[in-house]
Amino acid sequence: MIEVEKKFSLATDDSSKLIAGAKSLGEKVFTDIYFDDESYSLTSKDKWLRLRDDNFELKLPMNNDLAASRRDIDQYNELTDENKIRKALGIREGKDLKKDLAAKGFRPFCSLVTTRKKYKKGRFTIDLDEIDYGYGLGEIEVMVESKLKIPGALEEIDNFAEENGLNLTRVRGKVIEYLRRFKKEHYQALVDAGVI
Ligand code: V4E
Repeated sequence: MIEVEKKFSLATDDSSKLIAGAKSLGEKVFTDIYFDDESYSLTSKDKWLRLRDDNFELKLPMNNDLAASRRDIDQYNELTDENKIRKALGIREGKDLKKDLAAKGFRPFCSLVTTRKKYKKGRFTIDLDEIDYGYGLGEIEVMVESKLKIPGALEEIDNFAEENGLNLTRVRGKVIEYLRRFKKEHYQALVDAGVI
């Protein structure tokens, strides 16, 4: 299954209509620590390595024709298996990935605590995230079985958002907004690399 999602701003949009009649799936708090090296060799290629609480995760851009032809599609492959993450990063097998990352020059560049409220409405999953540095954003997600179904799912999300009074113009993700506010050099490097 492929997760198709779009973000919206909680600063400019009112989510009350969206949440009305939705089923609450609870709230959780998690910490993400993102890693890169001094030359931004991961993020400048749109690769996102994080430690979410105790688990490493690596998001890699899906390089396909569909994603290349449409700016509104941000599809990523997500690796959660440490051996696969090591392979993708060219790091030999070992016991302590954090240590091995440090030896390769990968250091934390951002730490975020997210409080996430989850809801289900029809076939849509809704996440409302509040980030500790003072930023709020929401996500509408649907699952599809194949890449062919991604454009249709994006259209469904657009219609669902419109019905609920939301504006899905491209919203900065929580990490990009963090860099824009607090790590200007890193932010500029990503603009220069065409990632943002
Ligand atoms: C994919 C990505 C980043 C990694 C964080 O991904 P995101 O979906 O924002 O985090 P989160 O916590 O909602 O993950 P989930 O729990 O859904 O797995 S940081 C930046 N990107 C891509 C990106 C980009 N290239 N350009 C812009 C303007 N925004 C985002």
